[in-house]
Amino acid sequence: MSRSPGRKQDNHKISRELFVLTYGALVAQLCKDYEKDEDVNAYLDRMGYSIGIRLIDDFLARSAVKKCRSYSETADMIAQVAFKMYLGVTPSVSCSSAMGNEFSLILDKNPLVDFVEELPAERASLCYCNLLCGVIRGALEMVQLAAEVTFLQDRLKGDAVTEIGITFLRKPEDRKHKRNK
Ligand code: MYR
Repeated sequence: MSRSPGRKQDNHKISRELFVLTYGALVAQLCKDYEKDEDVNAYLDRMGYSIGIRLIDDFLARSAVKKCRSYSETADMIAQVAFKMYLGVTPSVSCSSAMGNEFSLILDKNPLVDFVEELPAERASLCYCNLLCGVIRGALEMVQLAAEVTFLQDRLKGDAVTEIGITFLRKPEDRKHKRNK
């Protein structure tokens, strides 16, 4: 039986939409369970962390990338390889510190909010996509890169762009990395 060429792409679109809708349902449920936005944000971050520490193996296996030589390379890899692979978008990257350890990922398009118009007024401090921060933090920790990851701007909150800040916490030379490729 022959398959129409668009079928695989359609299936991808459907699973991505299902994922995005499921994520929305998760956030909605957490908002019912927790009164404070900070508690929802912390829950999403923890959940993302648990995903990130597992996702890194899949990422390294599928991408076959080499060990990065600088924080700048790592930030580019997250944006150009990991985001592209898992979310189908490529954020732009900028370094925001003279020390070279703080980076911003700017998302023109954020697929996780495809079905979200705006945050309700009473949820003004909610970081709707905070799961992503935990995923990045968890994945980096598994390759011996301690980092703080937070949303710095969010279009859902009326900001002009969505910006994720990554601050690497150690000096690159202190990195004890199991991978030697
Ligand atoms: C290395 O130097 O060992 C490679 C470092 C690779 C870090 C990759 C981190 C992946 C983060 C996944 C984010 C997914 C967001 C959707």
